[in-house]
Amino acid sequence: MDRAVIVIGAGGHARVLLDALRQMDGMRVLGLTDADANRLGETVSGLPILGDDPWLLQAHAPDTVALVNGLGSVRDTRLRREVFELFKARDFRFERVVHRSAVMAEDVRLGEGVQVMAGAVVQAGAALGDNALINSGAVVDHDCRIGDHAHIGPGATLSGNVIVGAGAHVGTGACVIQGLRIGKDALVGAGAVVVRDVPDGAVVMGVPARRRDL
Ligand code: JB2
Repeated sequence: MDRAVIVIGAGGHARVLLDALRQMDGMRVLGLTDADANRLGETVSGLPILGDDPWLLQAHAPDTVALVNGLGSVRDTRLRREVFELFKARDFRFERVVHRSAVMAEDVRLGEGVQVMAGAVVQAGAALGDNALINSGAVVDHDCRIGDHAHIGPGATLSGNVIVGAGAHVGTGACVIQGLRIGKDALVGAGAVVVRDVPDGAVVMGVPARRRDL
C-alpha cells in the first residue's frame, strides 16, 4: 500500500522534491504545508497547500502520515533543521527522497529524511546524516561523512574522505579536496576551492578558499 506523505514548505525546493517523489514507487503525496497563511488552497505542481505546520500537528497523528522536509537553504541551514526537530519531537517520521537519476553506491549509509536530488553521485563508503541534502549534480566521493542537516549545494564536489559537520552548507559548485574536515555550521561559498580544514562556524570563500567575516 502507498504511504501517505505531506511536504513541509511550498517553495522552490518543495517543487524539486515533488518531481522526485512522483517518480518514486510507494509514495502518495497528499499536499504541502506553508507558513504563509495567504497561500492556503493554492496548488503547487498540482498539489494543494493544506495548511500551516500547527494545522498539521493538530490534523494528523504521526502514525497516519510521513513527512518530507521541503525547506531548502541557501547559506543558513537552521530553518530546515528546526522544522525537522519540531516534527521529530512529536514522533513524526521523515521519508528519504532519492531521485531516480542519482547514482548511489550499494553500501552508502542513509540517515532519516535524507534527500539526494537529480544527477547527484554518492560513492562507496559514504554516510549521509539525518535530514542531509545532497543537491542536484553534487558529487560526494568515497568515504565522505555528511553530518545531520548539512546541505551540499548543486554541483559541489567533495573528494574522498571529506567530513562535513552537522548543519554546514557547501555552496553551489564548490570543491573540497580529499581528507578535509568542514566544521559544524560552517559555510563554504559558491565556487570556493577548499584546500585546508574549515573550523566550526567559519565562512570561507574564493580560490583557494580563505576565511571571511560576513
Ligand atoms: O516553518 C515553516 C516555513 N518557513 C518558511 N514551515 C512551513 N511549512 N513553510 C515555511 N516557509 C515557506 O517555505 C515560505 O512561506 C515559502 O513559501 C517556502 C520557502 O520557499 P523558497 O523558495 O523561498 O525557499 P526553499 O526553501 O524552497 O528553497 C531554497 O533552498 C533551495 C535549496 C531556495 O533558495 C532554493 O533556490 C534552493 N534551491
